[in-house]
Amino acid sequence: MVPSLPLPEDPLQAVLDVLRCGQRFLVCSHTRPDGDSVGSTIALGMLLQQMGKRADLVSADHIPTIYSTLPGVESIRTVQRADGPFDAVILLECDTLQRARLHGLQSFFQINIDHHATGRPFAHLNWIDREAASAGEMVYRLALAASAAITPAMATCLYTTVLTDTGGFCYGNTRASTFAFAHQLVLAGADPIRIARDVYFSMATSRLLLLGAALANLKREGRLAWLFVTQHDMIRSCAAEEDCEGIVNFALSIAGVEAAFFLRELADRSIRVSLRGKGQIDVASIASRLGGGGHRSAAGCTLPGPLPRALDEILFHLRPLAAALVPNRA
Ligand SMILES: [Mn+2]
Repeated sequence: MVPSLPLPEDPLQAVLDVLRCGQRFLVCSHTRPDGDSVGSTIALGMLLQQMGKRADLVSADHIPTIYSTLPGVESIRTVQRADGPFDAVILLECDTLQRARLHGLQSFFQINIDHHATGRPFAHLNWIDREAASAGEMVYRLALAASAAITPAMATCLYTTVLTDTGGFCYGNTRASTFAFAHQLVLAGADPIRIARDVYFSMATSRLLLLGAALANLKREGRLAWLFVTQHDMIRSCAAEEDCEGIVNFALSIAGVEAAFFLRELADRSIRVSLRGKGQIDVASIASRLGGGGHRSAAGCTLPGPLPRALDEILFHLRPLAAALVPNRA
């Protein structure tokens, strides 16, 4: 790993300086892209274009269908390698270089823009703001600092980042400043109704079939709840990976439950874990102990199978945290 520079006093300005000096940039985010990674990638690409730069937008994984209506989404190419004479590569909300799963990134100057609690200064230039509701909010501040115009297309992408990363303005990262940000985006041309329809009311049938399978496996234990799907459930529902997005929230939505998790058996039999909390339990602390990461109330990790073993491991870490909570007043 290349030693990183000391954290600059004004990282936003430091990032802007690099963008101003260079000509061609690679912009990428993490694998299994979500609304924030897709929206912030496109918006940053548009900002660079306004600055007269060339931006190559790439992703190691395909863009989930619910984000296929975002303006400019066709400019993201699915590739496995960073290829080109880039002046810098910009990684959005990655906690390591590996999170982007692109070969060849290490040979470029790297800029890390992240808002996760588990964000780490792995790059040459690191701008980590744990107060930002989404990586898109950081791109927005970069655009303002660059005196760029926030076009309706940019506003649409940025609104999607904040809508999805706050779970529709419900999660713990929702602040007064989040609504101020959303307000600015609506003024700049984002249509909140159309975006909500595209994100929340455009589900594939396979997703609901998979949800049914997951709900059939729902378990509740005091302040904890969990559900899971096997490879068999995935195949029977004709489900894609993106159909698993958000299923964990159904377990979290139970009254009195403080933390929930969703286990998904992958094709190689390892287990993908999504953890969610309502604020009292720091699920990121568990995820990072198990090799993953995320936010206090939304985190994830991957464990070796089989499924019952992974379930035991998560419960081993979660049960003491649930037991330490003050008893339910209900
Ligand atoms: Mn994010």
